[in-house]
Amino acid sequence: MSKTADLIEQVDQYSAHHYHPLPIVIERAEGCWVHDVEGGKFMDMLSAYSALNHGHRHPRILEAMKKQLDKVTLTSRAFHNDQIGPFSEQLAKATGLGMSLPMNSGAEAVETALKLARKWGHVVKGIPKNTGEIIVCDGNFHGRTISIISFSTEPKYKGAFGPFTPGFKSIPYGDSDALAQAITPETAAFLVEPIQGEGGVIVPPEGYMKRVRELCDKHNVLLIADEIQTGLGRTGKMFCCEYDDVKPDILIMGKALGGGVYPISAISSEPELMLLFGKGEHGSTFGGNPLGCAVATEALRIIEDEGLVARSYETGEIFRARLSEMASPLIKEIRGRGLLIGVEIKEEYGPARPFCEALMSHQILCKETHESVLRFAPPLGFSADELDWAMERIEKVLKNAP
Ligand code: IF1
Repeated sequence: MSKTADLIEQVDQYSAHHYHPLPIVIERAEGCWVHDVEGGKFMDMLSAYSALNHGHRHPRILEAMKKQLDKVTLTSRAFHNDQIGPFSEQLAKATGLGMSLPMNSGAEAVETALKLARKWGHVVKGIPKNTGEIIVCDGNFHGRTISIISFSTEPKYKGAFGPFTPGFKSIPYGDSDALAQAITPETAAFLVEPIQGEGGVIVPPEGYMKRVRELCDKHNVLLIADEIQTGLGRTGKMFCCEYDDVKPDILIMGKALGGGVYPISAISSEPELMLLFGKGEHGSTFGGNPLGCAVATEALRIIEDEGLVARSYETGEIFRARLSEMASPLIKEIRGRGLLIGVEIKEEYGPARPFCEALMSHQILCKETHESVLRFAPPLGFSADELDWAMERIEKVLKNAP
């Protein structure tokens, strides 16, 4: 058997079957390129679902990590370490929000935001204890914990994992009137993705986030923006909320914050809100560890130094234009902002998965989402030559009906 088959057989035998990966086994990567165990070279157009905004193994990220590895990696928060201060200040500057709380996975950061919003609802807004409600959107994806899937509208994420956490209400995404109608005196917060990634790269109507901000201000409801996937330059702004000039009360980040080498997430807010977390009320073994903070500090600096936000915007505009110019009979819609791009395949041509497999045979790696949408999300430093290389192969698969 091939090395690929052997390794897939091994993982199938000893590891859970909770994914349906493409039949490729990657052993090496740099920039937007990955190499499989058969010596094949492929372009990574998924970026680990936007965790690789800096590309694979960015030299400065590796350097920062190696330097910290030679010093200290983990102290717990029982003691201070010398990396969390610089990281926290760097994040305050990047977000325009005065304080942050570092965690590890995106879902942990989402849970942290939910806890903070619920406490604010009771202690500040005066909602009776254990009655606060948080409004979310149909088609949301915020992680895989029991509380988070409790408010998912996707049956496969809820499955047989009940009973579910109460205190959530779901409304149609992109519909600010639905939010206006759903808010009650018990509403503590509204949790929303400025673009729904897993939902199929759904871009809301123009001005949606601005209207949502106004409604939250009017009704004294916290606005929580989940920018775990859309943040850190992915959509052509540092944060996607900037398209509507909106600052959320709580901003959630993850994925690319770790520079593609280390899991670190965080929530940011103004101090008045963040300081509602009293000593010992929240935490995590690895949250705020010096290795993650050192990496994340460098990851934030690189986004600025390499102009990755502008590059994402400009390359994304060109990429979407060239996809449109194909005028493919297969394509129903091309959506997205910056380098978060969704290509919806017309129903009559079936699900997107076979197109992912065909693209892989042309050395392009991407992933379907919501059955019919191909997601293209290369690293933000994606060059014009790399785009040409990609388009030459994408056209072979998507330009004409099979
Ligand atoms: C998987 C997609 C799925 C996220 C947003 C929170 C989280 C995510 C907006 C949780 C994570 C990842 C999870 C990964 C595949 C990918 C994903 F949306 F990106 F496509 F699943 F839907 N908020 N998204 O996108 O962050 O705990 O994973 O660090 O679970 O298969 P996490």
